[in-house]
Parts: sequence; structure tokens; C-alpha cells
Amino acid sequence: MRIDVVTIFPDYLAPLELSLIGRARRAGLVDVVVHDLRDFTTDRHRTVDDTPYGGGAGMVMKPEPWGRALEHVRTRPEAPGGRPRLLLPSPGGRRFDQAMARELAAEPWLVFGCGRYEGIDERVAEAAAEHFDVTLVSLGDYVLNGGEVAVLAITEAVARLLPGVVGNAESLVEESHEDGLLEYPVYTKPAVWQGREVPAVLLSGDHAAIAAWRHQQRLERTAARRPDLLSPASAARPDELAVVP
Ligand code: 6GU
Repeated sequence: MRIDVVTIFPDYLAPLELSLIGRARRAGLVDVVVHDLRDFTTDRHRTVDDTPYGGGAGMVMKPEPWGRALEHVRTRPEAPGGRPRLLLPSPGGRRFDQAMARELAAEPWLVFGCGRYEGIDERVAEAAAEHFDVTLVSLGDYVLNGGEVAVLAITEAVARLLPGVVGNAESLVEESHEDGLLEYPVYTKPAVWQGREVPAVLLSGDHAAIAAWRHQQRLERTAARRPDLLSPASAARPDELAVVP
């Protein structure tokens, strides 16, 4: 997978050199290139923003550097072919979730455009739609200063789904949100710690009993902590919900 990021804060993306994604990059599983939007300005001050037409608070990102940056990204000789997916992080975008992570993991080429200030001139997304599949994406219902943190979160969620990035493929399937339930609680040695015992069933060696216990824990936790995840299924499985304390 190829990932391009356009930002005025390239250093903000430095964590993509670390850990799982850093290793995946070095292994050639994902190719991440960060572009500085200011490299696509033409004035001495490398200006990327201006005051909003119509008045109002804050500054708006100018369209010209964005137009040049996206054209550069799209037409680089080593870029993959086809229509890239352009993701524009915005609190007003489509809420990012595990289903969208899977959707993006199937794409050969993601381009992120990180807005700052009050946003990017509206015409940039309109014009980009001629060459990119454009999606506004949000991490959730709160306001960040810019798209960079969203790029870190989305890139991590997507990259770990790529073949070979996470060592143990099973650990992907058992994850929270992969099947709509939260994970069961986990324990390791010692069997007693500060007087607290590991649930006896986990020491029993009875694999069927362990699987049943874990499934029950997942249902109870999801009902207690994230009942919104259960509501679509609650009509279909009233018996399982009834046991939740
Ligand atoms: Cl993707 N961007 C910004 N600026 N704020 C956000 C967000 C994204 N998601 C939640 N808040």
C-alpha cells in the first residue's frame, strides 16, 4: 500500500517511523511519503492561509498550494496507477471505525490532506474529485487542531490489517470491534496477585468451558460499557442479553 500525507507539520508524522508501522515500512509492506504543503507555495513567506471571504474568525487554507501539492502527489513517477483515495480529516466527516479501516486496507493508494486553521478552501475538495475518490473522515465528535492526529490513528488502524504487518493473524480476528463485541478480560501469571485470583475456569484446561466463559464476558462487557454496539443485535438475541446483570 502507498500512503501520501500532505501537511504543514511533517514532523507531526514522525511516529510513523516507529514500532509496527516503522517495521512495516522497512519491510516494504507499506510505503509512506510525507509532503510539506509549504513546498508548494510560491511566495517568499511560504503562505498557506488567508482570511475568509464573508468574514468570520480564523484563517482558511488557500487553494493554490493544495492544488499543486495534490497534483504533485498524483503524478509522481513512482506513484501507483489508478484513482487514489483522498481522505480529508475533518470533524464533519464520516466517522472512522473498524469497518472503514478494513475498507481502506483494501485500497492500493491512500492520500491524506491535513487541514489546519478553520479548514481548506471548499474548492480544493471539489476540484480533487476529478482525480481522486474524496472522503471526509472524522475520528469522533470532538475538535482537534488539525488532521495530523487523525492520520496517525487511521494509518495505524489500517496498516495493522495489511498482510504481514501484525505477526499473529489470529490476534487480528480476536480484536475488539472486529465482530461487534468488546474483548474478554485477559490474565497472566501469577495466578494470585495482591490477593486477586485469576478466574478458575482459565486454569481448568477445559477449552470448551473457557470459550463459553470468554463469550459470556464479551457480551456482559459490551452491554455494560458499549450498549450501543449491541442494540442492532439485541432484537435477534434477547436470551443472551437477558443474562446481563
Ligand atoms: Cl479528522 N480533524 C479535526 N480537525 N478534528 C477532529 C477530527 C478530525 N476528528 C475529530 N475531531
